[in-house]
Amino acid sequence: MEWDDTIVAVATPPGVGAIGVIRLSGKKSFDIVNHLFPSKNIKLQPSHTLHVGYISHNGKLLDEVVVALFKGPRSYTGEDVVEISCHGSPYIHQQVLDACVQKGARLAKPGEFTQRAFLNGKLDLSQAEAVADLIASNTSASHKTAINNIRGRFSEALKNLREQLIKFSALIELELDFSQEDVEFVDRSQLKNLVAEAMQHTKNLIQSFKLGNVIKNGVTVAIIGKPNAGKSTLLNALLNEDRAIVSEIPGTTRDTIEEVVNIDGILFRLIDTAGIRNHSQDIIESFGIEKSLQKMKQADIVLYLFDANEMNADELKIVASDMQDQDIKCLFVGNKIDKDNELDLRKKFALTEGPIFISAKNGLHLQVLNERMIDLILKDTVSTENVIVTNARHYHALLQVNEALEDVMQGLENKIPGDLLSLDIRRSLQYLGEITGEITNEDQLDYIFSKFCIGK
Ligand SMILES: Nc1nc2c(ncn2[C@@H]2O[C@H](COP(=O)(O)OP(=O)(O)OP(=O)(O)O)[C@@H](O)[C@H]2O)c(=O)[nH]1
Ligand SMILES: [Mg+2]
Repeated sequence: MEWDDTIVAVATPPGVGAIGVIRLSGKKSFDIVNHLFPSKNIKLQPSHTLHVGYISHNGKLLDEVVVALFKGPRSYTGEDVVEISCHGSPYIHQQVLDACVQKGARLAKPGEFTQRAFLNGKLDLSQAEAVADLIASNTSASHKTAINNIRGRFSEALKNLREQLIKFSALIELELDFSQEDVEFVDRSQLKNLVAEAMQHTKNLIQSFKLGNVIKNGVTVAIIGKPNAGKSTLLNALLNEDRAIVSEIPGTTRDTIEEVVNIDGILFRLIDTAGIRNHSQDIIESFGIEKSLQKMKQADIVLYLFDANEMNADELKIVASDMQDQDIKCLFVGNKIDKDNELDLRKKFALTEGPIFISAKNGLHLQVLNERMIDLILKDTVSTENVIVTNARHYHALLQVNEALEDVMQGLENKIPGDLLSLDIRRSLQYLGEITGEITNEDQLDYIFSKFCIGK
């Protein structure tokens, strides 16, 4: 059985570094390292201790190392774990890895350490997945949600939900035991309240995924507008570097340019596009415009940039209603306010809904723009739970939970018999169980853990 194997992997990133860690987990970990570490008999040492010594194999001295011992079940995987910290040469890592394999270890598959931790009950599935998210986190917000999930905040929210549902199902099943007597002694309105509460809870979690997704994957922002509006200048200003070519010739940007920037802990993927004009004679420019429109539809938010000196209020209103018709989340940004009196420009657009006025070239009011972008993204994603769902698998399972609960609610309204209600409630529990891994199949597990890196 593959779970009986002792597994080994380099746990640090490939390449040269100050140190590299080789990690073993499984019954034979201590024996294998003992063969390679003549300095001490590590089987006689207490758990959670460090030992300095030499690693040698086939009479060849490989490195001076520090060995860390974790006896199961008090280890990451729940099994006996040994970590060998070597010097950071990939050659040494390979040699030590080979030596471990020759002494009976098997190379670990991606995520196999964490998968073992899950199978040994050290983490539930949602916590294990948070480990992968934590490793991948690149902003303070994504780091915070991942660490909260590892600490089990999400699992706890699910546990509460589960308890509510189990309570419900216990009440219903109690009634089934007395079905002969043909009485409904469980108050239906009490049941309805329970289900309504569970649904609210589920919906809040589902709603939080919007924010969770933003935190984990970032927000796509397309900068759209007429040629020469200053889109590339704005991109450069937001990035704080000269990324895109800026020139006074309209039609400078032909293709889209994408760059990532971290604003207040949220990752924004900015897309600079080719300026949109109605009749371009130039084929390449026309292609660029086509692509701009496409990017506009795919983006989470659109910045519609215009030259505040040249645009007139009526035209802006037409663009605004067009965006609204297409259901596009859009901020209107009037640029080049340095060229005229700011108050006059603001007055000109007083009747249109709140454009932001900036000077991309001088970096004026960019902070206001940043704040409005964040507001727009967070506006309808506020979560009343302090737990945020970031994982698409969890999100889809929660949608199923919600659907099952809706069936229960409808069943209650239509006064269907208790045994049918009980089926729907079990269905909701089943989907909940899939999130934490109480109910899973092997393929699904393999798939989830295959997305981890090796050594984790
Ligand atoms: N005065 C002033 N000029 C600006 C400002 N922003 C951009 N410009 C100038 O406007 C011209 C066009 O700027 P770009 O950033 O290339 O405009 P664009 O929208 O990317 O243009 P295309 O790529 O051709 O669609 C350049 O000469 C910029 O220096 C601003 O805030 N104030
Ligand atoms: Mg440009």
